[in-house]
Amino acid sequence: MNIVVLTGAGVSAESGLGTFRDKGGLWAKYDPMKLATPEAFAADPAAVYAFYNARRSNLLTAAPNVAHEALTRLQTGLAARGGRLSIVTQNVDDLHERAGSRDVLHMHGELLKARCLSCHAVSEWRADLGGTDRCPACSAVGWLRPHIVWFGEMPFNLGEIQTLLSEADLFVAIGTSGAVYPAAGFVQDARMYGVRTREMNLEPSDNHYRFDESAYGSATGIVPRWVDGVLAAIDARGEAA
Ligand code: BV8
Repeated sequence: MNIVVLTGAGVSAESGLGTFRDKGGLWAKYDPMKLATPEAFAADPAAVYAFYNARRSNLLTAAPNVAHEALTRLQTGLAARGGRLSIVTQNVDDLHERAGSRDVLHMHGELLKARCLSCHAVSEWRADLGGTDRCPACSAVGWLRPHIVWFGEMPFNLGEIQTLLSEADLFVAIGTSGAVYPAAGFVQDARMYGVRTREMNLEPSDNHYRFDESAYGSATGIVPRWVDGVLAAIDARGEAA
């Protein structure tokens, strides 16, 4: 059985990382158009560096939660049964990886990486990032930006994601408001490929009506239960995943 999971900020919410569009979320406090666009970075790099530095230091004190761990269990469980779980995430944190998940596709980039605008190298970056930092690859000073996909920029791995969707038996969106494209359009792509779709979220998302099935509640409450059910159903059928 091949499953593609798309995660959003809701899967990391119970790890203490802010979501974007919930009450009190990041975009309630900050204007995304003033912080998460290339124009914003060009106009006021210090403000954009500070925004991501605050989130990076918050991430370094956070830990994966049982929803991240359940998805790792599903990934290893499906592989052991001849199936596959592909994790595509809109999140820029590394909590899926720290929970043990592999080959995670970060379509909106990664908070713990910096990209050089001079040599284009992407480097691990866990400290504060600013306009006087030196690129570890080419030593250029002042050319590093957060390795984040901002509004108006092309997300990463879109071709690979479409291939994974076309090969899936099930597409599951977890902890996302369905507000940002092209990620929010993946459910329509999956349906076009004839793939069953499921939404799991705290509340119905903007595109909840496009899903075949849904479950609502906190990610730490509903994801582990769902994973146990998927693996048990495969074993009950007694067939390879
Ligand atoms: C692009 C930066 C060209 C990183 C982000 C149509 C087609 C294509 C593009 C567009 C289009 N229409 C409009 C656009 C432009 C734009 C867009 O979508 N705008 C929106 C606002 C209308 N898209 C873009 O600019 C994208 N690039 O289009 O390039 C192109 C065109 C065609 C095809 C390809 C390319 C770039 C988008 C990426 C922008 N970068 N962030 C950062 O700062 O982190 S977006 C930002 O929103 C985050 O990355 C985040 O991941 C993303 C999505 O948010 P969610 O993860 O869903 O988080 P949110 O808070 O919204 O929701 C959380 C959910 O969790 C809620 O529903 C809540 O109920 C739930 N929840 C809360 N707690 C829990 C929970 N669930 C379970 N348990 C809990 N405990």
